Amino acid sequence: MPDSIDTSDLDTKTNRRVFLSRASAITLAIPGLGLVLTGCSTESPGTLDSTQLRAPSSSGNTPPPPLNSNSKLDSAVLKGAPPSNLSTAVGTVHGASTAPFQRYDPTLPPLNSTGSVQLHWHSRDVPVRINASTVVAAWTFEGTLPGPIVHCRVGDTVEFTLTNESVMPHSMDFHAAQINPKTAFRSVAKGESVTFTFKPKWAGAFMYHCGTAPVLMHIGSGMYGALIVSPREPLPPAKEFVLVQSEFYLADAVNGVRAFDYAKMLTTMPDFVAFNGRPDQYVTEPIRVKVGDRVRFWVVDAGPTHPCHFHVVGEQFDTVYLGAPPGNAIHGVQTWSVAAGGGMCFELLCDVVGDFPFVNHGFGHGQKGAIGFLSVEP
Ligand SMILES: [Cu+2]
Repeated sequence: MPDSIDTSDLDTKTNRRVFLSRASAITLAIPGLGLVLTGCSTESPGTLDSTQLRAPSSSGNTPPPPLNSNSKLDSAVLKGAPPSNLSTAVGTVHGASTAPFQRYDPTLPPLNSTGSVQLHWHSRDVPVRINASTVVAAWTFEGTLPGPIVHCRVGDTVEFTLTNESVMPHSMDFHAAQINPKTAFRSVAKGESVTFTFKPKWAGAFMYHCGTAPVLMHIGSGMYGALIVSPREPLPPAKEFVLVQSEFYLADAVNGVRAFDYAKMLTTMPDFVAFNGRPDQYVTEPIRVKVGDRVRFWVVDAGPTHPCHFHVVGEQFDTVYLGAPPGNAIHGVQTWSVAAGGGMCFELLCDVVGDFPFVNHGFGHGQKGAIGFLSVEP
């Protein structure tokens, strides 16, 4: 375990990473750069593609559609039943098993200055490679897992439209919104859209997710992400990163692709736990900053079930915000738990050069992939 060992004999970052990699019973070696596409294309996860930002199409005088009986609140999770144990009929996506690995860029996207964010997203079923040997049959927002990172400020207007391109009904639940969920978060069938608008009242790291019943299955199959709401008064300058922890409950591969397994989700014993959808991805390719940088981690725990006990080995958080930043700051924190469905903001000053593992200190889950390196370079 990364912080239970004496690292004094591990002189190089390579050795530490090798040790951590070997220490993980299920960590799978990710061969080199050939598979690592460090996300500069317009399809890069974690960045908003401007071609995908369009004005909502049905926010005018169109009467609201009738309530959909498939639309359930989170509390309806026990009522719903999936059509089968597996989330997707695997093997139906041609060429799915050859999906390339793409590192999820954890960088917080910049704010725009317009005071509004227009998002026209699509729910899509796509194969996603989460490591060298695992392709999952994901349900997604915008084809990425997690969905795109959204960044706005308190009081900005978020205009959102979801168009469903999947066979299953889907919906969108923004935790940053105060809105009637029965209408805004309703499910839509294939080819249909839902549009709503909201203004976040509080700063923080907020989860979004599909809320269609059973919610466990829709979150567990990839339909989640982070909306980061910055306060109106800027926080201290920092290198800002977003980490979304989630769990993977997978069936055996069929034609090289693993479906998400609903029965396994109910056991709450995940195969993998990951930051930003790929186990150990930031061990292979760390998050890099310079000595003297302040680092701000916006951590969202998408679950669907387990918390994230966030900790940085060899560092301390000088500030953790218990409420909306900049209020309710506490100082000198070693570990703080982010609840499933929650999000928090962690800050540290990187005044020591080195490679610092950031982990879920619930090590049964850190060991399953919720780990990475923050490399502080001279
Ligand atoms: Cu869904």
